[in-house]
Amino acid sequence: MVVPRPAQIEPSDDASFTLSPGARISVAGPAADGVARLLRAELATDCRRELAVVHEPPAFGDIAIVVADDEGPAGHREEGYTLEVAAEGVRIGAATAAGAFWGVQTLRQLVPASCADDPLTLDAVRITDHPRFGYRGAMLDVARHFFPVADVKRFIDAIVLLKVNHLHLHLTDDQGWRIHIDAWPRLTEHGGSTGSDGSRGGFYSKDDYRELVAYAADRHVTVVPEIDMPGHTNAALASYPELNRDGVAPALYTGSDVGFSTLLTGDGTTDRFVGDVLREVAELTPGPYLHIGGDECLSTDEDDFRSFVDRAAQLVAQTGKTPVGWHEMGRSDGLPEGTVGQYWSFRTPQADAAEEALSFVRRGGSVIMSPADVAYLDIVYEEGDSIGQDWADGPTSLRDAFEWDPARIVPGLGDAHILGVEAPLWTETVPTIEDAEEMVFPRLAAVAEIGWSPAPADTAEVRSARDIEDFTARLGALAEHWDALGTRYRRVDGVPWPQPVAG
Ligand code: TNX
Repeated sequence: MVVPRPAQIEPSDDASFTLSPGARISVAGPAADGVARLLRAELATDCRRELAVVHEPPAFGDIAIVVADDEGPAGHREEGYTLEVAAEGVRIGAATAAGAFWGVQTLRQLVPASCADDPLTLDAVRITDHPRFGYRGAMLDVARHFFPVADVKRFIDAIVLLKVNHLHLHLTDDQGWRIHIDAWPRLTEHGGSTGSDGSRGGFYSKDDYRELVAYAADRHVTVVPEIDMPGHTNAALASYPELNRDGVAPALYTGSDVGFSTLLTGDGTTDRFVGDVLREVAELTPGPYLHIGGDECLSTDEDDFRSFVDRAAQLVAQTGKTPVGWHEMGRSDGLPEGTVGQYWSFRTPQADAAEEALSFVRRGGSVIMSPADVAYLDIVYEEGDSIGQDWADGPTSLRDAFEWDPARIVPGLGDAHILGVEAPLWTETVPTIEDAEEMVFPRLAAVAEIGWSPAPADTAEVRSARDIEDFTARLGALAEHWDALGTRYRRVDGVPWPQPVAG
């Protein structure tokens, strides 16, 4: 009963495992230490059991975590793991700490959420597992509504249970600039002071941001920062008049329109601004990616748009990072080799989206698939919902979010050129982290499964190839863990949800 569905599960008739009072976590390999500490903390919160971590071979009844070169499923070193549950003990094997960490997430789901009250027993099983794609992402738009560090940590805790390993932070937009930049301090002082619907605003200091990145890294999550340019920039334009075409700073913006703002392009000051911002953000970023947006630049002249994104992407490459941009950037032909595109058109590509996405591949890059009509988490679940938008062929049900495949959208774009999948949460209409979680869960579980689990059988009709009944049954079990963690989720129809928790 695991989400995402593991690649291979062999149930066994062997005797089950019982967690005895003396059980320990036995660690082998220095890379296993951090994972063992997190497992210990998780069992302490989930089950109120404090296990000792020992650097000794496992004794009968222990939980062993072994990270070594010859561990994990062959050919899947980076994130693969094996998990065995038997009477003599539990054993997680992986070639990397990341693999072991995902094995621990599977183990957490096998452990009943009510483990604090009952003696803990697990059925014997052998799992061999690895992801289909290396990039499984969730995006949080902290620009429209700001979410403080504690909220984002809580969000990270919730996504790792689904083996989501990238957190894309949409840090800047018309409604707010959320990351402090030393060379341009008014971006946050002024540009960070409000948000959508006149909300309070806020921003991350560099220390806040480092804390987030480190918290994520400890959990094998890579933070992908996005500085959206040259459109979606009203907060920057309001902070510095010299970035505007007419040299006049506009007022701060708290509405929900898109496409009305643009940086002055082809200008030395703007160039210095972009260079400073990208350098400072790259310095805060241990991960490989730096996202520069490039979406919905409806107020930027087409030629200016192309030369602007080329230049910005080259500035990213100069910092040593791989540029990422929304698929519109694929219109340009001067992007650095290896630039990654993020596709946000529909399951049936609209306008030039397919061509634009393919152009990243022609330049040696790859594509992250975020089809808006199934993977956008801000789209309403149902007609009449008070939170959410409906422009992307909404509503988007749990079934919609589950029944698609990233390799069946753009002809010619298959698994080899797809970096992975990502589900974005835009927050124009989403004021609190509780609201955010209700938009994200359970639909992110569907997208996470698409990113992790083996591709469905090769039938022409994708809808029938994914087993929604099997998925919703597993989701019902997962939700007990959400309840235990305090993660909010939408109790959509068609899922055997646990009894509502009191209060
Ligand atoms: C489109 S898709 C946007 C965002 C909005 C979102 C609302 C894309 C790259 N940009 O600016 O927040 O729609 O659903």
